[in-house]
Amino acid sequence: MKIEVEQLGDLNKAKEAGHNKNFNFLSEALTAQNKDVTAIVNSLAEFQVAIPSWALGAGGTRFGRFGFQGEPSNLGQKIDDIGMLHQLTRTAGAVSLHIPWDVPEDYMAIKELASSHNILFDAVNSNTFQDQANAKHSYKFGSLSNISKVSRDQAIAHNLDVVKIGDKLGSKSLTVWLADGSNFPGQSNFQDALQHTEDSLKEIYKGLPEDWKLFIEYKPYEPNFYSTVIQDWGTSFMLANACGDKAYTLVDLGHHLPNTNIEQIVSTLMLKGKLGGFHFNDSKYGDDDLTVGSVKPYALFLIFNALVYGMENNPQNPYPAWMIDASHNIKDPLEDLMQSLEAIQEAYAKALLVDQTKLRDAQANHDVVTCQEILQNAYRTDVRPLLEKARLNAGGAINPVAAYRELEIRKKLIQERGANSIATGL
Ligand code: PSV
Ligand code: MN
Ligand code: MN
Repeated sequence: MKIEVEQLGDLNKAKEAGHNKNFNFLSEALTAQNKDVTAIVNSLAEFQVAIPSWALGAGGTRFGRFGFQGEPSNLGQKIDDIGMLHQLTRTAGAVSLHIPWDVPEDYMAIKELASSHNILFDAVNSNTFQDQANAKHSYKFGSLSNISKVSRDQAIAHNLDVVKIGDKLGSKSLTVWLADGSNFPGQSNFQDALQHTEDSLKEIYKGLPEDWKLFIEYKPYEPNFYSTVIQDWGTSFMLANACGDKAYTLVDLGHHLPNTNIEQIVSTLMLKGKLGGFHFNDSKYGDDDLTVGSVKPYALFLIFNALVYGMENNPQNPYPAWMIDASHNIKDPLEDLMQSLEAIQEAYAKALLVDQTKLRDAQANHDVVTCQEILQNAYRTDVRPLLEKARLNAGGAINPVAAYRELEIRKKLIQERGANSIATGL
């Protein structure tokens, strides 16, 4: 499924007058506030978010899965879908693979396909939360933390295999998310589990190529409901420090207990130079994996405010790896991803509008009211014309969801792939 440049051009033409009117109005208002509109638009164009290879089909819950027709049934088709997303949004310039769900059969062909869509290979993700076919040892009672050395060794070897696969594709980082933990009090010795995890991660770290990074993801609960070995940012941070300079904490928005101050976590990690990666989603209760910005857009803005501050003031922190980690249970996954990308860009644009100097001054004067005014003035600005401009400049769609619908892309995917085509993954 390929969108012709002319088709997109025609769709944009119909929306261009409205876009220009809104953009000029906003641009004038922002310029009057001494904002550099061109610089903001350029920053938005540069901001690229990886799409996980497991997010292109309909997800599900333990109660059922309602498939979405025309899903990609192999890695090539998944990359085609991301290419289409990128063509419309110009924000999805990378893919993050989950191994062994998406091991390429022909590396050269997959690399060529990705580069034909201008898609890079971002972090690779290992999977030690499921027993693979023909696996000798089980992860039922943990992987890197398992009391049994053979299971730990198998999990270490798998992670090193994933690094090899990623290396062949040009990835530069490995993300480790562990399901390890316990379901009942007394089931596991906390200290042993943590020590084993640290030792196993150090083994993986030793096998990383020189220019690679290790991202350690945390999550408070699920699938284990009594304890999780890497339960919070502090545990991840401690493990990253134990591994070395190339190991970092990865923040997934849904992996916090309700009302956790995530922006403060972000600030702390960036101050210490240890925020490596970021998974975007939204939630009401836990790891709900909902569309980014659909429930708590103001919290997302505050998090972006901390990220922008860190990117400007913390040279000790590398540029973070961005990824969407959401699940699409009832919406068309491609439309859902476009909505997520839009929400991310919106929060980023609003954070770029925050006058950091004035905020500093207001903080120094203990002028709490002005501090809030500065943040909320930025948040209340309708920045969507800036996003449209960034997309338009880069050859994308003024309105990606509308373009997707007007071009009847899902209908065409169903015609190409069939109604029963099912994507693999979470
Ligand atoms: C499970 O919670 C999870 O959603 C983690 O966020 C990982 O990043 C992802 O699965 C892929 O392993
Ligand atoms: Mn995640
Ligand atoms: Mn998750």
